[in-house]
Amino acid sequence: MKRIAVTGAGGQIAYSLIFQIAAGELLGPNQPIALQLLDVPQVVDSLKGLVMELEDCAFPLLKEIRFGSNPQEAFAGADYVFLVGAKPRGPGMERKDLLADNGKIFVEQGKALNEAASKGVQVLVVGNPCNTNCLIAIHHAPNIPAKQFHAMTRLDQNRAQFQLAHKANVRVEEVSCVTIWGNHSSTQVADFVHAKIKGKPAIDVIRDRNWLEKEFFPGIQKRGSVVIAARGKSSAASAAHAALGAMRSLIVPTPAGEWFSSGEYTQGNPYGIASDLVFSFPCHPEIVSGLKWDDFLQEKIAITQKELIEERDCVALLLRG
Ligand code: NAX
Repeated sequence: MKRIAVTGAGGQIAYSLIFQIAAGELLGPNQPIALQLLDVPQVVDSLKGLVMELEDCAFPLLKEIRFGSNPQEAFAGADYVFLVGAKPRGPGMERKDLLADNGKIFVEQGKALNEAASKGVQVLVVGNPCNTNCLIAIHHAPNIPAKQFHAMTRLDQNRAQFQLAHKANVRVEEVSCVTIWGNHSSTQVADFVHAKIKGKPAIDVIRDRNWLEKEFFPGIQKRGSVVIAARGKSSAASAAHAALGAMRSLIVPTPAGEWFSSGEYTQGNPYGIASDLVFSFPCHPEIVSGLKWDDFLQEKIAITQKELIEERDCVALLLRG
């Protein structure tokens, strides 16, 4: 049996994610699973309703469901952990406003993971600001290798993949090697230089550098805010779908020559990014080396790196053990 923990279980992303996991979409149709759900005490009662709905689905693979507000119990023996729980960004709110509020959660949860999770646990941080929250959790889980922690930039990757496919008038699956560099924030770098369309460089297929730099690039940076403005809430189903895909990429091999984007701990990274950050790279699932940045990418990557260093400075107190 594999144990899968989800925090923020009473929230909108979890409401989509948990049912996909229970249906076997993470670990396949032959793997029995236990779900271990965590939320804050005020929300735990409402999880009873969620559990009833899970029961009412009669999922054949779902053998056990636990829920509560104790992180150590939620992470006990967990093989896969989705750290979704955090306060979402509302209209007009910048990510940095969230740092102080949400960072503390990841101190407590990093410690609980360290004590209770399976040693081979894979942890995906979704709750924002996810890169820096992930960094905080890494600092408080010294017994779990940092390479088992990941921050989610898969939704940004999926958004970029769709927009490139749409512009080139090809199927989404014909777009590959889409990299998001840096922070999951409005400084993120959606790399159209190394993206491929039908195996060819996207820049040779979409011969419109102006559109790539002036519309596509900022459009991906701002997409989260545009979705909030349109629906009054942050992305939910698309985020759940991305979380599932991000974790699956750690389990199911990615085809040779392709890669996915994920926020990874920067110690020893092959791109000279400052150490002790969580920065999104091309991954397979180890960081893919050797991509050369042109002047445009170089400039934008410097900006997102600077933002991550500033975020780390803001939470310096929370990083201490
Ligand atoms: P909701 O507000 O619907 O749900 C969040 C849930 O987390 C609530 O039930 C809340 O009680 C719970 N929670 C708060 N503190 C907790 C704690 N200490 N332990 C356990 N649970 C706790 O938010 P939702 O829309 O589900 O979004 C969750 C997080 O994902 C937010 O931080 C949001 O900003 C982030 N997102 C990250 C994305 C990414 O690409 N990395 C994209 C989507 C989303 O914006």
